[in-house]
Amino acid sequence: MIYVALGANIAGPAGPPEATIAAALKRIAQRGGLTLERASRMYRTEPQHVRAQPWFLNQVAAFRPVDNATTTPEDVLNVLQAVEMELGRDRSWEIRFGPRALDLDLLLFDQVRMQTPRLTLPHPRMRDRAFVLVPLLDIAPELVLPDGTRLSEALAGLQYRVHNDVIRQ
Ligand code: PH2
Ligand code: MG
Ligand code: MG
Repeated sequence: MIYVALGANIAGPAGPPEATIAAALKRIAQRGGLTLERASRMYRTEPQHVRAQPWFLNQVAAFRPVDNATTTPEDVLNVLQAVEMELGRDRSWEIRFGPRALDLDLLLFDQVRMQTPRLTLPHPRMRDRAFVLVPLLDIAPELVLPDGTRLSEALAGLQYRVHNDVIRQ
């Protein structure tokens, strides 16, 4: 299974963050040779890393490749980056960890562990982020990470609060 984190905190050509994220889910499935298996609830989340910016909307989705044998992590990354561009991601002015119309992060590709200049799997910061692990737990409560850690254990190590689909950390 392929897990993708979706995030947005400013409007883009498809509209406000909620509309952008909904459009992104559709587009990934349409063009990627990927079938959408599950999507978490949408959470409103406190900004991490750069604190002084609008709150984010975050969601996590699970996809299955239509052709299991030939779809690579790079194929998925290419799809995610193309959809980011279409929906208003503009890397020319962006600051790291700052506001964005759409961020699509590849979290996990089966149990693959890899590190290249373009792509690290699992996503290197996912374990620190309640805005990733909480929605991931919605759709994959039994998930075990490639190093053998249970998702629920990873989440238990974080300090955060979740209430009415709002995550503070
Ligand atoms: N993404 C970031 C930086 N900080 N904070 C929240 N709450 N949600 C995000 O998706 C997020 C963030 C950069 O990718
Ligand atoms: Mg990203
Ligand atoms: Mg990100």
